[in-house]
Amino acid sequence: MKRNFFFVLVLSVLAYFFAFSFINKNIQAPHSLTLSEGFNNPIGFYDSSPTFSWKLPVSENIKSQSAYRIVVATSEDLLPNHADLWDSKKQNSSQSTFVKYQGKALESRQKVYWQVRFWNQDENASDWSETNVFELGLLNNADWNAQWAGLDTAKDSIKGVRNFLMHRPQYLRKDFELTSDVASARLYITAKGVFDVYLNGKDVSDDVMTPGWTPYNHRIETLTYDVSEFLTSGKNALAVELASGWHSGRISRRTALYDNFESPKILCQLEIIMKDGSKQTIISDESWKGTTNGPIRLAGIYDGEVYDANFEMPNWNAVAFDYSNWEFVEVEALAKNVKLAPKRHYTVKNQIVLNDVEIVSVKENTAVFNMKQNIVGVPKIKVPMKKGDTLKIRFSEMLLNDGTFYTINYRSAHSTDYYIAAKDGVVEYVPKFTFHGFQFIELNGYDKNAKPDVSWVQGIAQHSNFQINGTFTSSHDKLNQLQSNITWGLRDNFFDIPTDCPQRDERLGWTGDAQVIAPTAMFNYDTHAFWMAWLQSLRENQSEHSDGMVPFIVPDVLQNKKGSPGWGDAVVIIPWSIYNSTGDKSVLEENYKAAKKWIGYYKSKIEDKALIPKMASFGDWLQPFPSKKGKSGNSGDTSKELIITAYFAHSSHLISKMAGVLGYNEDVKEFYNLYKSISKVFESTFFDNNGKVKNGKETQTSYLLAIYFDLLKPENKLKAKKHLLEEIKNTDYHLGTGFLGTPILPKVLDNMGEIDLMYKILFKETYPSWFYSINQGATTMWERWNSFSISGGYNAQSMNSLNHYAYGAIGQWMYERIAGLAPLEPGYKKIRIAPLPNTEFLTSASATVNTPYGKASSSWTIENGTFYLKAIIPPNTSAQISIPYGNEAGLHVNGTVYKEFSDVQHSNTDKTSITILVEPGTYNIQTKI
Ligand code: RAM
Repeated sequence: MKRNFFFVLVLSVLAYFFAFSFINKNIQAPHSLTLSEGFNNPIGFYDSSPTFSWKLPVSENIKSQSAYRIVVATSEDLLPNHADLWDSKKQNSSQSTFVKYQGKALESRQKVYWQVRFWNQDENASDWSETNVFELGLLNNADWNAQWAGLDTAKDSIKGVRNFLMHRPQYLRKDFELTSDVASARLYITAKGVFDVYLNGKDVSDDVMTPGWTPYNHRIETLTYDVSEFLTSGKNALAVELASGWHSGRISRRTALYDNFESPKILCQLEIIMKDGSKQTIISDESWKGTTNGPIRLAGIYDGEVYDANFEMPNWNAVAFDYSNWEFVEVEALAKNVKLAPKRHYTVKNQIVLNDVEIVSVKENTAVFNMKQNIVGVPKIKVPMKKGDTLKIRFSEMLLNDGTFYTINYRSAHSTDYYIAAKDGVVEYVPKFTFHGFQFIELNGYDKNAKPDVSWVQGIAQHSNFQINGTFTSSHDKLNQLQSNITWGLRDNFFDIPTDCPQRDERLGWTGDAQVIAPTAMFNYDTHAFWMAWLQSLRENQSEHSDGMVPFIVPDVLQNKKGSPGWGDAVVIIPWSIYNSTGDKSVLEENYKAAKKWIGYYKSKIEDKALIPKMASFGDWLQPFPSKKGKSGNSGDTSKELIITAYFAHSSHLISKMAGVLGYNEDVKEFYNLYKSISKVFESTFFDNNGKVKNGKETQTSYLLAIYFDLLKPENKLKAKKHLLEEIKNTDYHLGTGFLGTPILPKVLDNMGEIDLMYKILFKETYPSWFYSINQGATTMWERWNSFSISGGYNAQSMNSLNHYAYGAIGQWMYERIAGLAPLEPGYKKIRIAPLPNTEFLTSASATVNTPYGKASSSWTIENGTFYLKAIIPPNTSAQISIPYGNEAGLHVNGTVYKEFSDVQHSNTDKTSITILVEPGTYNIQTKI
C-alpha cells in the first residue's frame, strides 16, 4: 500500500513537471540583435536615441511575429525583469527592425544592456534573447577637456606637387604614471589629419586613415577604443603618429589660394577607472611633446609616402624612451561651431591580402608586378636592399601592350612611395598614411644582385569595414566577371566616403556617382551606416547654402556653389533607395527637410520659363559617341534643360512618396501636384504629340528619363517607348547612355516587357557595352565605356579612371531580375522572387541577400527543358513568387502539384507566368518550360 502510494506520488510529480515544462516551453529566442544601422554591441556609439532590430529563428513553428517586448537597463543583472531604462511592454506588432528606443535619456559614456523576446503567429512567447550591450561615446563637445595639440608644421614651408604646402608627419607623445591597477579605460581620440595611436608600444587598433573624412568645418568624427588591457600601474606612454590626410592635404585644397592652411593636430582623452574606483584622465594639452624627425618624412593621399629608415626611432612609442629633446606642442581650444561626434560608421581597415602575384618584366633594376586585380590600398613590400639606396614604388592600373608603365591617368597624383634603406638586407614596408588605386606595382632601387621574386610584393586591399550582404552568380563567366568588377569597384571606392575614383588627383565624394550606385551597393554590401554617415555630411554642406544647393561633391572641397540635376538629387534619391532596401524610416526622417530644400533650389533657379530651372548640369555624363568633340562632349547629347526638368519632377515625386511614409499629408499633395505640373511643362516643352523628343536631340536617355520618371501622358508614353526602341536599334543594340541613362535602361526595358532586348544589350561584346571592358581585361568598372583597349591603350580623351563604379548600377537588375530577388515592400517585409531567365545566354542564376529579417535567396536552373527554382523566404516576411512559365498543370511546389500545395496562396496566373503568395520557408519549384 505504502509502496503504491509512493509510486503514485512519483508519477504525479513527474506528470506535473512534464505538463509544466510543456506549458513553459518557449520557442527559440531571437538572434542577431543589432543597434540602429546594424551595429553589433558597439562602444563609442554615436546615437543616444537608437533603434533596435532582431531576427527570428528559422524554424517550422516560427512564421511571423505577433508581438515583441524590449527591455533596457543600466546593468545586466536588472534584465529581463527590472529594466530601469525602458520596458517596451508587450507590443502587438510585427515590427522586428528599427524599433525606436523610448526610454530614459541616455548620456555620454553610458553603458546600456538590452534584451528582446517575441511572440509568434500562434501567440507563443520566445525565450529572451542573449543580452546585448552598447556604450555611448562622447556625445557633446563639453565632454572634452582635451585641447587640439600638435607641432606647427606649416612653418617649415615644404612645397610638394603643384607647389602645395606639405606637412611633415609628427610623432607625438605623453608619459604618465598610474598609481594603482586599471579596471577599465577608454581612449577617445581624433585628429585634424589622420593618425595611428599606441599605448606602451602597442598599436591600439588596426584602423586605417582614421578618423576619415567629414566636412571638418562642421563635424569631426571621434573614435573610442577600449584600452583597459593596454595600461599598467606605474609608467605608461601614449604615442601618436599624425599626418595630413584629408584635412591638411592637397585633396582638400583645390587651388593654391588655400596654401597657408592649418598644421595637423590631435585631440585625445584617455579616461581610466582604477580598481580602487578612482579616476584618472590623460588629455592632449601643452604638456605633450613631439618631433618631425621620424621615419615617415612625408605623406599625402594623392602623392604617396616617403619613408626613411635612417630616421627610425626604436621604441619611440614604448615606455623606455627618452624624448626630452622633443619640442613642446602648440595647443588650440575646441571651436564651438565644429561638432565632435562619435564616428557613425565603420572605419577603413585592411581587408584582403592579394598574394597571387606575377612578375611582368624585369629591366635595369626595375621590376613590374601584376596583382591581377585592380585594388585600392597599399603594397606590402619585402625586398632586399643596400644601405642608403632608395626604393621607388610606383603604381599603375593597366600597362600599355608594349609594357609601358602607364601613370598619366593619375594626372597630378604622384602616387609614388619611397623607402630609403638604413642597412643592407631585406626590408619590409607598408605605407601608412596614403592609399593607391592600382593593379601593377613597379619597384626600382632594390639590391642589384637580387633576382626579383613574386614574394617581394603583396597587395593589401582596404575599404570601410562593412560586411558582404549579398551574392550573385550565374552560369555565364563574363556575367560573373561583371559581378566581380562591380563589387571590386564598390570596395575600391568606399574608402570612408563614396568616391568617384580612388587613384587620380580626385577621389572625391561625387554625389551623382553615389546616387546611381546606392541600390546596387546595398545588395552587395551592408552599407546602411556608410550611407547614413555620408548623407549627414551632405546635409552639413548643403546647410552652407541658403538656397538649398547640394554641392557636386561631399565633403565639398570644391566650393563652387553650383548644383547639377542627377547629382544634387542624391539628397532625395539615396534616402529613398536606402529606405527601400532597409525599411528604416530614420533615413527619411533625417533627410526629409534637406530633400525639400533641394526642391527649393530648383525653384530658385527658375527664370523666364515656368518650371524649367536654369542651372549647371553635367548632362548624361560620358555618354558614348557624343556629337561634340573634346571636353564639351563629356556631358552627352541629351538636352540639359530636359534633364534638369526631368529630375526636378522626379525628386518632387519622390518627396511626395516620402511624405506619405512619414505621414505629412499636406506635403504628399503639394509635391505630387508639383510633380504633375512639372510633368505637363516637361511634356509640352520636350515632346511632340507623337511622343518624340523635340527641342533637343533624340537620345536613349531622353526617352528613358521621360518614361522611367513617368512624365508623359499614357498614350504619349506608349509612343515614346516605340521611339526608344528605334533609338536602341539605331545603335545596333548597344548602349547609348551615360551616367544617368544607364542605371534606368534595364528598369524601363523590363517594365516594357523587353526582357530579351535587355539581355541582348547586356551580353553585347562590342563597344559600348558592359562586356567590352571585360574583353579588354577589366577587373573593375571603368569611367568611360572605352577608357582602355588592349590594342589602343588608354582612350585618347583625357579622364580615364579604370575604377569608377557608376556603370556598375546594372548590378541591381542582375539581383532583382536575372536572379530574381528584390524587396517588394521596403526592407524586404514583402519579397519579390521573380527571375527572368533567358536561355540564349544563361542556364542558371542565383542571388542571396541578408535581408533585415534574415537570409533570402532565389536561384534557378534550367535543365533538360525543366525550370527549377529554389526560394528561401526568411521568417516574419512573406513573398510573391512569379514563375516565368505559365504551365499550371506541370508546376510542382516542394514535390506537390501546385494546386494542392497548401502553404501557397494561388494568386495571379497569366499565360506567361504564374504568381503565388507564400509564407516563410524554403520552396523548391519546378515546371516544364
Ligand atoms: C568627374 C568625376 C565624376 C563625375 C564628374 C561629373 O570628374 O570623376 O565621376 O561625377 O566628373
